[in-house]
Amino acid sequence: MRLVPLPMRTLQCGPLKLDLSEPNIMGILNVTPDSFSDGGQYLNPVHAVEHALQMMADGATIIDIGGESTRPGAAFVGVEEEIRRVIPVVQALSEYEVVLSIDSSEPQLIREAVRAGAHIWNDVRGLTRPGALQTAAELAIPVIIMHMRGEPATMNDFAQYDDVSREVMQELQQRVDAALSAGIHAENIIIDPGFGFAKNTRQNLELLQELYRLDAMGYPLLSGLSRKRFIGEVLQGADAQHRAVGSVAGHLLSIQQGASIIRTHDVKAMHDAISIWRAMIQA
Ligand code: 9MG
Repeated sequence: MRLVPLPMRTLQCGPLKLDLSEPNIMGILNVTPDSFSDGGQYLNPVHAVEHALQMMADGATIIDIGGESTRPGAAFVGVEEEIRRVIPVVQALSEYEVVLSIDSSEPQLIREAVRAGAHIWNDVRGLTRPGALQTAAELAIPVIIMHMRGEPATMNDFAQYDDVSREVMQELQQRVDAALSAGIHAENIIIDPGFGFAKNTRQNLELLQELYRLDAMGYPLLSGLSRKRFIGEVLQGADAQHRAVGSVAGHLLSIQQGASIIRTHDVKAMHDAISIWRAMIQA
């Protein structure tokens, strides 16, 4: 494993700027009935906004709002329903000075969300849906391009790799090349290995250990392993509510290898961990 300092980099998010030379915490806000860890808790927009404000107070600089669960076996949600869940929350949070990212693969939702005040497109499908690349290029917003194979319902069938880091890098590079060819600016691209998406426990751990190889691709790197199943498997079957410490450990290992955005449910714990880790390495 290699330790890398974060390069001096900023990400322009509409009128807001993110300093990526420091780790940024992206707080997860699922406005869904069926997400694996917090499904149903924030379907009511009032509760969703309260939770977002708490995450901001705890140290989140980005709030990632999603209206469709991407866990295997989750119910299909049409774009109209995604819009109905997500847009009121974006409108309410756009009053605050916080970067808003939208977890969706639907270009129509992203256009409406950007009109309502959202800044970043977080796409677990890596801009593969029809019209996605063109929409991202036209909107000229930052995009998170995540690695996955297949769809959430089928992805586990594709968890076969000879060298997981190399193959994830190659497949991410193909999506990055498609994005650049479509006119998306390099400074708007963030890459993400997609922990838990088409990877088994051993492959997730290998990928985590070799995240520095992805960092060498030259784009800001997001790590999202919050409360995922492989953390529970390492912890002898711990359920989602008992995976926070394991997730923080993995996220610190990610930061040490170059990740500048950490996507997490446990903002306060992550923020404390970064503070103590920073004090320790600077002592
Ligand atoms: C929506 N979502 C769930 N897991 C994720 C991950 O690891 N990365 C990103 N970008 N989004 C995710």
